[in-house]
Amino acid sequence: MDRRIKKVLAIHDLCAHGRVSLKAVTPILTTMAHEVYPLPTALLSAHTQYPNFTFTDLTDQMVPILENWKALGVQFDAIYTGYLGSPRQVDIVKGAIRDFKGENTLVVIDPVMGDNGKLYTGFTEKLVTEMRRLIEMADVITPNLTEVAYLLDKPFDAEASEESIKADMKALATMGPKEVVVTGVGVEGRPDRVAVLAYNRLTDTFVRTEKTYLKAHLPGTGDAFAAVLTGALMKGDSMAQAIDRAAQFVVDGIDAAITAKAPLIDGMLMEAVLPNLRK
Ligand code: PXL
Repeated sequence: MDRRIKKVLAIHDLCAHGRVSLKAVTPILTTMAHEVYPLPTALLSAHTQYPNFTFTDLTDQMVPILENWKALGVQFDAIYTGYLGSPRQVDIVKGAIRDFKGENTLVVIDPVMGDNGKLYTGFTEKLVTEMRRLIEMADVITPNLTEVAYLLDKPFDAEASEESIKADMKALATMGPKEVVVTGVGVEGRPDRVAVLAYNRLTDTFVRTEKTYLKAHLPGTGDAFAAVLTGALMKGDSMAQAIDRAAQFVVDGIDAAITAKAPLIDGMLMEAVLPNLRK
């Protein structure tokens, strides 16, 4: 068995207030015993769902940072991308994947664009068209239902059936990714349940997991899900195991925030549930 500590390039913004992006994914991947190389796409005082925040675009820093790592001979076992600071960053991220993807490097692209049928504050259609080009290079993509709709240029349907979501996942797989993972899928006749589906284009098969649906909106849960999924796949988990682990972590983190009566806009109660990842 390969007991080497694996390296993961994590491309995401860094937000101080609110448990999203690098603030969330770095401790998750570190707790899972992977070494994280954070490449911040933007620096924010707070995530964009708070009424106000500062935003510094770091596009111009990204190429010199990547060039430095190349000169130092750094190699990655996985490349995981999330929230981008500008549409221009898609070409930089594509270049990073070209430069750093080895034969066994896993590429996970979370096409972070929006939620509840809307793009996040500051994002435009330009990012959507660029994101369609980025997912071509993915082994795995992890859109939520809003991002599925934007990527396929179709109206958002919060009540979409599992069958229609499966058809959308197959359509997304024709755009390049080998595996498509969709979170937040409603379960017919069970308002208390939520499913995660994964489609593999090479085997033309689906796997799924189901968890308790906690009716609450917490920013950053998609980031946490994608980070645990990436960490689990790096450990050699099957896709079925990885989606189950990631979904359970998110459910536990939301539950911990609700139980502690913590402000939900600050995100899941990461600090309370991180030790679960050591199990
Ligand atoms: O993926 C969630 C996220 C990440 N980064 C920033 C955000 C959000 C969600 O609102 O605002 C800056």
